Amino acid sequence: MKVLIIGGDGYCGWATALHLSSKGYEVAILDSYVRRLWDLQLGVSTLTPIAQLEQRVDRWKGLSGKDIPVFVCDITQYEALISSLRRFPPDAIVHFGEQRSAPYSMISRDHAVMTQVNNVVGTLNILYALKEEFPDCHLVKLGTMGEYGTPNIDIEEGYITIEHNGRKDTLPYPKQPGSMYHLSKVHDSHNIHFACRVWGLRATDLNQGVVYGVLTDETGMDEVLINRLDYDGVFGTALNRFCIQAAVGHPLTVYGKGGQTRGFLDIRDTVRCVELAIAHPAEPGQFRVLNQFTEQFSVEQLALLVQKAAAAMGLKVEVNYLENPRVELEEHYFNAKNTKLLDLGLQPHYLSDSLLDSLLNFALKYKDRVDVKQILPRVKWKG
Ligand code: NAD
Ligand code: USQ
Repeated sequence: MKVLIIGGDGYCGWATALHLSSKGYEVAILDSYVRRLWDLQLGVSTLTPIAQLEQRVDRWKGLSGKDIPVFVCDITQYEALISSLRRFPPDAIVHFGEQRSAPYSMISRDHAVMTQVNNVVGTLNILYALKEEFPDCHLVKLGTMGEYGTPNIDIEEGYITIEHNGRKDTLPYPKQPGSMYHLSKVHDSHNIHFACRVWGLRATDLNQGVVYGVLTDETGMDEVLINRLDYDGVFGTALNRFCIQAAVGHPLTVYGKGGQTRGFLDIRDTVRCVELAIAHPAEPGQFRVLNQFTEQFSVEQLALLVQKAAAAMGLKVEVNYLENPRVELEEHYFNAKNTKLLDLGLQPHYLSDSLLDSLLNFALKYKDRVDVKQILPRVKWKG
């Protein structure tokens, strides 16, 4: 089975490409390297020294004997996309290739426009390419739990059954995203749903929570395969940032009261969830939505867990409650369903002391690469 990983040079995509390759899928990677460019433009860098993609796939070939062809292509350019697909006609496309930072999308009007054009046009081009030439290909699209926002009722997996004035229907779950980036994912979902309803395409939207961790079985095999691990105030995400902050003795950056609750998962579960989605494809015409996270935590809970794990290693870490640069609820109800991937066979790696230890040790190993000036958040949602 041929699987094209779009965005396969990134954090989730690289780990997934190697995982699927090791499981016997015929994998190719398509990426424009634009994320490496954004890092350069922002003056930020991953904690880990990541190799160039060509070196990465060469080393993988050396270790596993498996080829991963690379297509350097910007999916907002339709001709480049369709010619890549013709050279590698996929049975499934896993689409990670978007601008994925909420703060980045809120830097300025230009950044918001760039994010939404990159994400919405890229996904639309994939949908048209499938409609025109690969109608049976299963699109596995990375969405986000942040599409739902933080409603004061339980969050279902994509759809909710509503009774209204004596009539009943099952409809897309209401969306209240919290950034221009998260909005782009909602726009994508609507476009993909339309393509399934009207053209009969098959798609799975994986509404993923915040990912943490860095090692997977495959990326841990060799230094050249090492994955990126972002810690800066734009691309770094909560738990990963806290571990790296602890390693360099920076106070943990909890925004506001820290009661913001989100779904989280280990990157080892990201790769497995994608594998499960591919192995059990959506039906033609079906727009399937799976909530991809394993546990819920508040930001403050995570900071306290990191503080405790660090203390056990002899590191003294403070927790700072900073003025929240974002506009979001800091105390709220959050109860999201996540049973569909478990039903498909996911066996979660829950957050454990050993994972925190391993992530902290990893951060300590590379701590000399940290530029502490990049840690505090600088992008504000208002003003
Ligand atoms: P990343 O920035 O590490 O990787 C994204 C990759 O996509 C990069 O290599 C980039 O160069 C590529 N890309 C972006 N636009 C492209 C384009 N127009 N054409 C070709 N390639 C393009 O991001 P990530 O953390 O791996 O996230 C991957 C996906 O998963 C995103 O869609 C993101 O929204 C989603 N997601 C991530 C997280 C997380 O915590 N990291 C959580 C939930 C959902
Ligand atoms: N937060 C802090 N301190 C920090 C960083 C974040 O308190 O140092 C808070 C934020 O205010 C927010 C929460 O932690 O309430 C999550 O923020 P984040 O930066 O870890 O994650 P987020 O911006 O939501 O985005 C990340 C990925 C994105 C993905 C999303 C999944 O970058 O691609 O879509 O997680 S979800 O959060 O479920 O929408």
